Amino acid sequence: MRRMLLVFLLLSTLSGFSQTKPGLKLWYKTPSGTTWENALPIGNGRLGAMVYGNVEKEIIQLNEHTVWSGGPNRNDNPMALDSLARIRQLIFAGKQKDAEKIANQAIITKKSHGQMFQPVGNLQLAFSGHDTYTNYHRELDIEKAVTKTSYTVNGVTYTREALASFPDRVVVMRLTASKPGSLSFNASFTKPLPNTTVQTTAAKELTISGTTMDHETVKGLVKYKGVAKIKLDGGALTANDTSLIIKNANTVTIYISIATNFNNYHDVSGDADERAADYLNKAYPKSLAAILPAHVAAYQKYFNRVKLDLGSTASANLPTDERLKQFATGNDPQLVTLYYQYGRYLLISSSQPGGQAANLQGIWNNKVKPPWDSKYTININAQMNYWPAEKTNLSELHEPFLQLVKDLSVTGRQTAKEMYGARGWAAHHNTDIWRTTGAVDGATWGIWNGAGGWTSQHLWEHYLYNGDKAFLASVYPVLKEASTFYVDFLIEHPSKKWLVINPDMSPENAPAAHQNSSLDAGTTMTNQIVFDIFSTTIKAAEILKKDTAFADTLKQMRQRLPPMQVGQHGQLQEWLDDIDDPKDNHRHISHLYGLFPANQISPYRTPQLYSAAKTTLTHRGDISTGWSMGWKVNWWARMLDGNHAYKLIQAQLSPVKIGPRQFGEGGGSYNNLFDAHPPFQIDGNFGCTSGITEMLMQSADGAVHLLPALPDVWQASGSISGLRAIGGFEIESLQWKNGKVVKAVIKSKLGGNLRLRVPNAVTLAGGSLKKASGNNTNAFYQVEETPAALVSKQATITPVNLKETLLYDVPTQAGKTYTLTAL
Ligand code: FUC
Repeated sequence: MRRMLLVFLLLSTLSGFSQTKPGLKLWYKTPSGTTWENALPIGNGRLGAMVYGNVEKEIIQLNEHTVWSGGPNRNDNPMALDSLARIRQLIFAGKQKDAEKIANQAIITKKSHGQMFQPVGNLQLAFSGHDTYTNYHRELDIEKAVTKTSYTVNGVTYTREALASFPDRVVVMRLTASKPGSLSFNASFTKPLPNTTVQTTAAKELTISGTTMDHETVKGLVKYKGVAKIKLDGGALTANDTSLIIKNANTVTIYISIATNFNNYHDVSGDADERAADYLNKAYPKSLAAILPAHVAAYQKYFNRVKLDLGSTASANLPTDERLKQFATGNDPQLVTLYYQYGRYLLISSSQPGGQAANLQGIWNNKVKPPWDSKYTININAQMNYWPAEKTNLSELHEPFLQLVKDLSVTGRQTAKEMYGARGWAAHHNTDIWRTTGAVDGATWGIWNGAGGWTSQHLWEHYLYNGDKAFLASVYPVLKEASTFYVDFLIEHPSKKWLVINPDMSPENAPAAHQNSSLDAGTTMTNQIVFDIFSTTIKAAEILKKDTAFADTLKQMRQRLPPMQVGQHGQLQEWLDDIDDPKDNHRHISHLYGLFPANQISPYRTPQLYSAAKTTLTHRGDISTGWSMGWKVNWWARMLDGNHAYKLIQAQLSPVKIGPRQFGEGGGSYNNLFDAHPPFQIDGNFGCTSGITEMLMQSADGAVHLLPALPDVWQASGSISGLRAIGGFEIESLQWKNGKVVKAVIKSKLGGNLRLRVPNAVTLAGGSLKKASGNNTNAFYQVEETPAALVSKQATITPVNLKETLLYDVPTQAGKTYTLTAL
């Protein structure tokens, strides 16, 4: 027996990892050097750190979620109200450029265009004599949320482990060496921000403190404090003015605590020093051996809920950067699993209940002036960050974004009133930690006011997944007031007589037919958003048994919204007029909001619109910015075309082109698998994780649909467990072979009819299975009927050719589990 064990161990060692399942690790044979996008992210929702794993000069780049420039402020433009009538008139008259001139003056803010998410600093560890090393390895284990770096110098093996502890609220790094007394280095902070002081204290703590920057006339008011404190086993610790000097230690543990005075978007009266000291003093007495298991348990509470297996090949044994280079042309399904779970890792690490929502870069930014201020773009990007939250079983992590929406519903009230003379609340295409809701950047981007309607859908989505009526009641005012703004702001189109939003735009796109101006009235995306928020408010009012008269108003007005239109090229029209250019490859395909994340275009219910959406997707092409490709994975999954969705995953899981590039040239991934717009933007990571889920399971269109868009490359076999569907169903496990469901175990948390769409016949253990008939009686699965499309006479509609599926009804009871197996 012992001999057999020995033989087994020897064989597994010789064959590397291939005998075992590859773990969920990003790993590399080289340090990050000076490239931030090589470094590995850790975070606990509040603190973010990028660990470079450099040998001679280790860098731990640090962020705290509330370190933003500026302070409480508003950025409405009060001139808007007086100019509104004129702007509307010009847009209706087709004089977009004239309207744009006025809008740039009267609607676009004269104040802040949004504040910046800023870095705290780098903790640098300088080792002398480590210039030549061997056996280098660094990794991020996303099953544990821990990074590790190891290398050998002069026969001594050095190891560093780092984590951002969830329960202990500090970043910790432990350094060890295989020979006692080998650890000698200097620790210091860099100061990226002006107005920053670095010093050491009598207690030999290294501190960094300051106030964030003024920006666009808004005074910087966030006070931050970072403290690094060192615990030694053996050796000596001394301090000079600005650094700590460690000599001949056996083990060193560094505790990093950071805090600010930020309480909420209108209150910065907290005490940064006291908070930082409090976190540090609680964590410092604990060893890493004590901190680690508590951290791992807190992390795995979320992470372990979903497991994915798409198979594995020898490529899984390669370093991550090499896998990335080979992915598009090779066969490495496990990299998709790693990338999928990395999206969940990043959400857990950047978005924790009670914290700030993940911004454009999650919680990881090293630049004083980051691209787009690393804030919240709410015409797509911030919403995309939260697409995986509910369906990948991270519902609690949706909370920071839901709180952001609730905050906007307060600040946006003044915007609605002052700028547009409307009740309710409104927000434009950007916001920041101060919850500004004015129009920013310029008329090509900022005039859009669909954010209230779209972001509010997240509150409804949270309800649909969880069925918590008390939650719905608590957020109902947000939904109602988002609708109220549109009730007041919709205006009759002079010739078409529909109710439209004016001024309006289809985010960031500017049709040549309108003198390359973005301004318009009644764009398709806005019509879809208003349709959705009205429908949601009507349903919520019914569930909560209130506001019948208001709901009637919404029903009346909803009927008068423009229907979707299929234009002359067979495309879904982006604008009210049939002016789409089939050669337009703009990254925003906003009018496909109706296909995803909304559910107004369906292969089963709206074949004409489905065909038009497909034509539009084809016209726009595949290669685009990272987030745009992430959105496309979701769209092709909703088109039930797994192979096309997979093509986009291949494009996204390719190394981003290094060197100069044109704006709009394709995205991809960095070595650390961060999404490249480029530059780094985290939305593409989250978009792809959502999209991969949508390829395996969907629940928006009246049924739980298993394996709706399985690409050929994943057909042979695979499994996923832990996904959530709306109406409180949890797909405890789903296994497939040859594209067919072998077994699915579904838990019903809320009861009600489970309508199941599957590619092959299945049976129900312990019961008989009924073919579905009539409407789904499950209230969470009531799909709003999409008004009939208007179709251009010139349009060619490609008939829908769908794979056959079977539809069953399973009456369920709350708390019970249902097992389905292939016939
Ligand atoms: C929108 C996009 C850009 C970028 C920015 C943060 O403006 O059009 O591509 O993602 O947000």
